[in-house]
Amino acid sequence: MIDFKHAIIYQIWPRSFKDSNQDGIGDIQGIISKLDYLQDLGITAIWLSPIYASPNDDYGYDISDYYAVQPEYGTMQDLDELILECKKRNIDILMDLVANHTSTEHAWFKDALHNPNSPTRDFYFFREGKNNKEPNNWLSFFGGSSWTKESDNSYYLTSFAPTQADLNWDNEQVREEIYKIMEFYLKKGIRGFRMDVINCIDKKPGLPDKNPHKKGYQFPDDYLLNGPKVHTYLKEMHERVLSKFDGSISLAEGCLVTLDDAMNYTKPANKEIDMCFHFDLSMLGYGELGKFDFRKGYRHTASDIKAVTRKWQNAMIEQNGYIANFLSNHDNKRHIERFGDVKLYYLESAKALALYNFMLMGTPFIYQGEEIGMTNLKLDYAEWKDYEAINSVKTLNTMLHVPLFIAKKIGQFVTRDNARTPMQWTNEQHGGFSSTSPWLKCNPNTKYINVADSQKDPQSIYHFYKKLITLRKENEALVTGQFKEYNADHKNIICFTRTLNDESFLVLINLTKVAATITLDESFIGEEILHNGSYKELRKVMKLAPFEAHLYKLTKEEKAAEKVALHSSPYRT
Ligand code: TEU
Ligand code: CA
Repeated sequence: MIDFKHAIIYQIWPRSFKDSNQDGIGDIQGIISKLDYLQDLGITAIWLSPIYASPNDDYGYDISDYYAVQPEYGTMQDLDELILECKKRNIDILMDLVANHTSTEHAWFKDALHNPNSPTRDFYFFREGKNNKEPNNWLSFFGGSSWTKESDNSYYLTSFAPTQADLNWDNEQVREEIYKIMEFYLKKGIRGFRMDVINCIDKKPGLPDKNPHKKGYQFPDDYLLNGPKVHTYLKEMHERVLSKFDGSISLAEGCLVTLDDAMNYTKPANKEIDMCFHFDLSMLGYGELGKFDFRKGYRHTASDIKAVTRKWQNAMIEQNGYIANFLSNHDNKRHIERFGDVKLYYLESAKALALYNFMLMGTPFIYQGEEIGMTNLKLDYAEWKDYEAINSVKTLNTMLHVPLFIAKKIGQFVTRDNARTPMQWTNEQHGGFSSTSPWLKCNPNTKYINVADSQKDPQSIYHFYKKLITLRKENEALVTGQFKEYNADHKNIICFTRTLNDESFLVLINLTKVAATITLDESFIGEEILHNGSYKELRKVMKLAPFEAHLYKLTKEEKAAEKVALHSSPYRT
């Protein structure tokens, strides 16, 4: 059984991965049909985004029945078959546990609505309004108030979409129900869970206004995020469920998680969670209110990336916590355009960023399609599917008085739909995803960006990912070796080593679209293991082209001395 540190995890967003019954919607049988592809890629686990029954207001993150599979995706038998077929290929499954909220279509919520005395009424946050307004001034993640009206003066808390009602984790029965759901799937043989916004489950008691002196809705950040009882509940969850399943893996999606909280969630002594996503990299260029806050112009620098890297890598060393690293996911536009350059340095930057992500301390994640360099797709407003984008554009316009055509441009630029276009398997019209027009348009560039063509091209992004996966599997130093940064203040190039005992690798990447020269802090000697362009001998002064990236295996000092002697020896062969 591969532990969470040695895992290489592939995120599948099922609606867009592979359609097996030609209804234009991805499904579980489609995933099963691609397991040989995933096994050949070399990944060791799948993070399966939600496949539970859902009205699809948030495409599965609004669950109406935790014990049923979304009919569009298949049946519980299909899920059992997926688990079995994954086991045959030594691929683990992490399912998505969405426990901060349920859909308002869930039976618990419907009972609570129809019967104010129902025991499930306290599963949620029903509160009276205040002065003919919502119970407090909290801004929801998806724009607008965090409250949805039940009747004339009664509201319920909905921190995301109005049909995603927050669960009251202070209610022990809620926790019992969540633990039952977890056990149900763990007993089926899944390995564990990615836990959706799990750091939001402890709301500030009394649900007070945030910054009441300020006008308009206010994002509740520390009133909603990383409350002290998150640790209490995670410890209880670990003790009651996860500890009972040998080798279970738990991953917290800590949206806007702080460094200390992430470290405290994941340090082994705390017996809470194995690993945690942070969002400092994925939020670069976004304003403080998230991806629709355009005030930073969606710009960042290589120094910003280096600062985020330094912060989290050093924290893992100092605090013994553990993070998972990703470049793309289903919640953000695809990363080559954001952190690389799709126009001038598409191949180089895709590979450079992949090398960066795979060489960090922490478990690397691959989001479906990133391994073949899939890119973003400009969609017309009428084609948009993502509630977050549709509602945030309205909020920008109505609340912040941003002209609608500008708000729509921002939405088009950042919408999560960018990352949700169908997986591109072949150069056919719908990318081999389906034989019928899919639920969301397939990127026309599937003509030349697709799995089939990538597999045939030894220089493709796909084969570069396969090399990275193999390197991590074959070199313990790349998994548990210590991170050490050099030339921290260089504006373009990131330089760090990964060292375990006497094995050491040096990573050298130009994170910018301009050529740069670096005089390395140390005189390293080593052999090139991997590059994204052409071989370059490791020297004290290195001149790197835009997005040029190299990985070297360093030679031990005494061997280096020998080598230098040999080089200068007249007997050199
Ligand atoms: O995302 C919550 C979250 O962290 C994102 O909304 C993120 O803050 C934002 O996109 C900025 O990057 C999780 C799921 O991943 C997302 O798909 C759901 O919509 C959301 O929770 C509600 O369940
Ligand atoms: Ca289908």
